[in-house]
Amino acid sequence: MSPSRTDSATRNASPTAPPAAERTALRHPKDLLLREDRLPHIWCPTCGIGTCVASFIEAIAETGIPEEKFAVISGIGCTGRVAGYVKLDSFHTTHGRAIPYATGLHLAHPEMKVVVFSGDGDLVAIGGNHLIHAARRNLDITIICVNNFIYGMTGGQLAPTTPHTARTTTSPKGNWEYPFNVPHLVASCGATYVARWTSLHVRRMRQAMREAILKRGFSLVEIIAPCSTLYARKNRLGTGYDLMKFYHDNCEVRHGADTKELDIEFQQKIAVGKFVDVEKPTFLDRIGAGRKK
Ligand SMILES: Cc1ncc(C[n+]2csc(CCOP(=O)(O)OP(=O)(O)O)c2C)c(N)n1
Ligand code: SF4
Ligand SMILES: [Mg+2]
Repeated sequence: MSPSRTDSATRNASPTAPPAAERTALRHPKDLLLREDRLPHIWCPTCGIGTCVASFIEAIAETGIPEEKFAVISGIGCTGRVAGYVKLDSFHTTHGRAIPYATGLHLAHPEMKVVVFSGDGDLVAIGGNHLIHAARRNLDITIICVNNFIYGMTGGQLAPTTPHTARTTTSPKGNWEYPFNVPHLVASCGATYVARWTSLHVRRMRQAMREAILKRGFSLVEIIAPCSTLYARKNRLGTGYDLMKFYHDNCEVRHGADTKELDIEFQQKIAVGKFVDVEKPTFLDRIGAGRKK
């Protein structure tokens, strides 16, 4: 008979470690949905991604849906690592292709709650085509887009979300392109739930994630989060803490705002809130195989 988890934990424990039962009691509640064997994570100190993951884990618990009903899919990037850290069915897919994987999984297993957790570059640059078509079809999936305004993992290059005039490693004199307004992009394609918060707004972010997961239809939560190492440094914005202070002083809650008015300008006010929450038949409803509530 193979040894039980407690047996092996006891066997491997150091002589000074507390007994296994005590260690279990001391576990942080979020550890239950984290793959502890993968820790420490790769993210820089004061990066905003970790806060998004913490809120996501709480949101999952709040939905009351059993964990085995969730699947998390990420593309490539710093945010793309999320799929590897959550103790759920998860896929770390190719760059920009998280939504096609999610689409296949959703169509094969409509009873699953499929969540795509990825970066702005993955979802809006290389994966932009998949994003707009998933919204257009009203696939019953949830997208969590961590927008740090750049390609973080590959060195801080310009992304289609970089604010006008912001400096990046590939726009050292400032970005002259106009960025995508992510909520407006997906809302205009037919998304049924769209919200934006920042990694400062942990409770609002958690609530939005919960609502998005429970929404029947295409839902997207954009989270503005600091890349303290690359975006902040290049633009002399200070540390992740300074960016959080900036969000604190400059975010305006504008529930129900017209998504056309949600452009983000460099270091200007950021509109946050829930902008879209509508009912509409999903892709599977339209072909007569919709999930019954
Ligand atoms: C097909 C392909 N093209 C380019 C890359 C290089 N690449 C990896 S991650 C990435 C951008 C990631 O940016 P984002 O999705 O915003 O994630 P972040 O690191 O900022 O969280 C790029 C361009 C790749 N891995 N595969
Ligand atoms: S490079 Fe930026 S986005 Fe990536 S882990 Fe570091 S702070 Fe976070
Ligand atoms: Mg990014």
